[in-house]
Amino acid sequence: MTIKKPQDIPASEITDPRVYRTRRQIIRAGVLAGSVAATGGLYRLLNPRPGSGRLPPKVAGIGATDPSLATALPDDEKPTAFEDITHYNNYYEFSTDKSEVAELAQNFVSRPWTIKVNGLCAKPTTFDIDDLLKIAPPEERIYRMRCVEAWSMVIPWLGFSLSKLLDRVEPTSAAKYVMFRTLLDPDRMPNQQRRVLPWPYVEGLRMDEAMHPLTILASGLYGRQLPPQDGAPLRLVVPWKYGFKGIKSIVNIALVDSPPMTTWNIVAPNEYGFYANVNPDVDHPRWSQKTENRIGDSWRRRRPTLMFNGYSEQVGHLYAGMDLRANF
Ligand SMILES: Nc1nc2c(c(=O)[nH]1)N[C@H]1C(S)=C(S)[C@@H](COP(=O)(O)O)O[C@H]1N2
Ligand SMILES: [Mo]
Repeated sequence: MTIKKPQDIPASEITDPRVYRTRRQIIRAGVLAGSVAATGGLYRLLNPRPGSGRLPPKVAGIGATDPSLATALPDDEKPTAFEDITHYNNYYEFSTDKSEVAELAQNFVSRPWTIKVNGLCAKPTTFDIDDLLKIAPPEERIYRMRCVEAWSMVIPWLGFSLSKLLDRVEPTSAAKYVMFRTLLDPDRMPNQQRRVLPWPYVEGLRMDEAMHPLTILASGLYGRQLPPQDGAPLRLVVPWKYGFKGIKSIVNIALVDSPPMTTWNIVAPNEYGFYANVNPDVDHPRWSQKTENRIGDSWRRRRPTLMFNGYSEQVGHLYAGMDLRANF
């Protein structure tokens, strides 16, 4: 069996942010060119964006955010538009084309859903998603998100610290890493019928990274339930790491004693390391990581990428003394 390495994926399968942006700008230009405001409404009525107009339900009972976990956003940084967060997605189980995921995932059913938490712990438990959200009510966490492909967003997640879940199963002292697995169901995730990646998607964290309060399991965004294209019903968010660590539609979390083999590390170990910490000083073998394009900005505008994506103060100590060039 051969596995498609990223370098084998034709460039045409990956939507260049510039192409996507251009498409949006053309739409906006068309709207602006209309003589009356109604033209825009008419344009949108005749050409609805896939999945638009079907907003997920609002989440009731959102908990208060601990101020020490809130991201301080400077004046020129504001949450990315809901439309962009939900129509510019990486989710290879549905498509390798970012602009296509929303439509292909729109009928993905994420209820009922269980998450099995097992491995090296005293109380392995299978949680029903809705019971879990009662035990750990989501709070708003506005995080900077940085994809390894050098684009970024600011996302107002709803989620809870992963540590809350792990504490409940009582990890043993032998548990050193946490492994996460996405649903394996080729009937519901059409690209799992193809060898796009080795399935299911797997990710992992070191125990101290998993227990850090900034590490969350997200069940929503913008005060609403998580749309399928963003990883419903529950996905990982680690704001100081590249986006591919944020595994979607999780069905299993296992406590293990050694670093799990993760999807992108299996596919291209020289390009995607286990740590995947955002680091402007360590380039990807095929492109620079020094700057990024914030989705919503002009595609020409590059912002400097910040060490640990701007979360150095909170997480820098986790990597004290580590060679971040070797452990990329
Ligand atoms: N199961 C699964 N999880 C995944 C991916 C994927 O293809 N499959 N893509 C990852 C990548 S590369 C990124 S950048 C983020 C994108 O999340 P978003 O679409 O909500 O912005 O999801 C991550 N989680
Ligand atoms: Mo990514």
